[in-house]
Amino acid sequence: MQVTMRSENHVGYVTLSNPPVNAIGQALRQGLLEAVRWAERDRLDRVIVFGAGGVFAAGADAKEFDSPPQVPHLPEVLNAIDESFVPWIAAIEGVALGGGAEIAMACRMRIMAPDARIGLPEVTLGVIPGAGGTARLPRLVGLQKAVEMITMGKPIGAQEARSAGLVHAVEDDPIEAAFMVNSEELGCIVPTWEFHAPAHDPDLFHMARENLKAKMAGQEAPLRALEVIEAGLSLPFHQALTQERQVFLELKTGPQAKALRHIFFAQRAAKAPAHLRGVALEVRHAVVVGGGTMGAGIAYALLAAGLQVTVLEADAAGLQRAEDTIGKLTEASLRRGIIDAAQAADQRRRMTLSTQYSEAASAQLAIEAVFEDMAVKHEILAKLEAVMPADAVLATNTSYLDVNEMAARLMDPTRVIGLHFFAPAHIMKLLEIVQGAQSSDRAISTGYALAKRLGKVPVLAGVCDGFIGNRILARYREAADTVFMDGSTPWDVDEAMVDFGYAMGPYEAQDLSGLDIAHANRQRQAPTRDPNRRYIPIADRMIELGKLGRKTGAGWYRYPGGGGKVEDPIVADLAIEEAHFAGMSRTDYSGPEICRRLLLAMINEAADILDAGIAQSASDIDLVTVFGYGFPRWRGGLMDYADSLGVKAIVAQLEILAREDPVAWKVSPLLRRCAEAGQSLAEARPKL
Ligand code: T1G
Repeated sequence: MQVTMRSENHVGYVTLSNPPVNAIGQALRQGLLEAVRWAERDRLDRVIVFGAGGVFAAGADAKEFDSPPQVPHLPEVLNAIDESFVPWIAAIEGVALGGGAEIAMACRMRIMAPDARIGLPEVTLGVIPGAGGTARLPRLVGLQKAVEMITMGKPIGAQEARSAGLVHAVEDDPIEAAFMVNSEELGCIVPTWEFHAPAHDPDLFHMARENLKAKMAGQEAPLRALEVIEAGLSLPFHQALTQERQVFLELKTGPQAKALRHIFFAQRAAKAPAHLRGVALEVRHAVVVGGGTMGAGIAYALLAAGLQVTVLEADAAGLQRAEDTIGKLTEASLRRGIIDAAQAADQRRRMTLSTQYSEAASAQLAIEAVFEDMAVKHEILAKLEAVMPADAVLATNTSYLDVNEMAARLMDPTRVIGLHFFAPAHIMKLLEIVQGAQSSDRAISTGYALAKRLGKVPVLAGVCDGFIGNRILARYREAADTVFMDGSTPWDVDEAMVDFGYAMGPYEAQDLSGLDIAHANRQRQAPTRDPNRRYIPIADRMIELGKLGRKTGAGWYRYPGGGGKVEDPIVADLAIEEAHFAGMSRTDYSGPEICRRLLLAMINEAADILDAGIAQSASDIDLVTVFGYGFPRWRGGLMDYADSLGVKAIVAQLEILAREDPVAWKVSPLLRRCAEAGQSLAEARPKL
């Protein structure tokens, strides 16, 4: 039974129970409708509805979205609650999200626990509230707050909900408080649907529309939600619900909702494989070697997750730099209200800074985060192995270097893994867990457990140059430089990718991280570079010109100060010069053509990565591209997007490009196999 009912002294208690988050599926909707009839039949004084397991309800069961809706539909169920002559009170603990919040808003009264959260995050799944949220919320909290909550999809806390008028009270024990509510008081509250809709405000909607076009460019649901809210204001309540439902059903089966659901479930499926569960080492004390930007960010992420952390540096200056950087991250979290003063003090207490490796003797995990020099990493890992417990895990944060080579030099290579964080390490959710040839199950499992503790999205990667994400990035940049050289500019390339949905293009992104990083990798790879593969020298010219990016005031763009960026004709001329030296004529690529080429280059490389078993699945690659490299989430990730184009079409396009350059555009065998078998990339598995 997903809805249980019991009454005591004419008070009804209705429990929502569909673990783990009381997702609202057909059975729960059916149970709720029966509860309305039960309460009226027994002429109860009130019904108190609450969720089992400390959660009210996480919303409609998104797993049902790919099937035809089944009766009873949630709007009808909620109208029955709203219109019932027995008043319902929602006692909210944990979360009341989406349909959960809509159940609560159909109740006469809402009482929240202090740490509970309530909201309508439907747009994050590419849909809009589909059970009255766009009509009830404006009636309860006014237009401004309703538009903000629905179009941004961000839940709010109990006090904010109380201040906004969404809930009547914040109580430690909402069920008890609901029982104590005075019957007369309760009887005076009219059903939500009888509340007057707020007056239309054209300026508010205009500003909201412009804001959404800027902040959520390309995403359909937020703008449609705004339209539905606006149209609903001039419709009778039940007609507003009908209009809302039509738009919800239309979006639910659309490409963006499917893509966002794909990422939602892929992210939750990103867990340690079954055979690795339960073998992880419990990490209470972690050591980070290297207190630079990455090391300090990793150390801060570990501190924020409650671990004891030792930062090892080579000298006092290094320790001071680490302490200053971590201090700044703490200050920023305090300013944003992410932590309070007591938590900041607790984090500081759990941190030690030292130049002595002996401090690592009691740690269960060490992460080296020094600069990308194999000899230095060998030295550090050897010193750690000498002092740390025999079962401690040794991890490297290297972005590119060979984890197997690092492990091979140690007495016990099975304890070595890669833990590839992404800058800023305390914010970016992706964590590539790099499995060395000899990495033990316990080391890998410890990596997964750490990812869960840090709230990261773990993706298992095999050992190769760049693992999953940076290997795809290298192809993305190579394709961009080729397009630039042959017939474009950095700013046109960036614009093409922003139009696709990236927050920024590859050139602006590289100016942020610094052109010297890619340059160092090109130099490292030079001895093994394929002589038949076309090499674009423009980026090397940039280094020669001292244009390293933001940090030197100029890279692909100029940064004259004040935060803006300026296109630099000198940079555009480099392509013209190099084309002249190469004796080639240039073309003029359109935005869509630029985007097509860069995406195909990434898809082709990702297919090779999957084929080689460096990635375990296409959805893992989707997680890497979305959570580590800014691929637009509402496109579902690189491989899900490729599947939306169709593998056969991709192979056909690559074959045409291969006539231009058979080396750069060599079609991945996995793509050919999938095309021939009529298989999607989501179904593809590594060729064992
Ligand atoms: N549908 C189906 N399964 C869900 C689910 C949902 N809405 N929410 C969570 N799960 C599963 C999840 O896949 C995982 O499964 C388990 O629950 C624990 O989730 C009509 C149309 C509630 C804050 O967008 O934000 O209502 O991996 O790992 O970190 O207008 O889940 O264990 O098999 O995330 O504690 C709107 C989505 C739906 C909220 C809990 N609601 N969920 O976080 O656990 S649309 C949402 C969340 C809607 C109405 C519209 C989070 C959480 P498994 P978890 P968590």
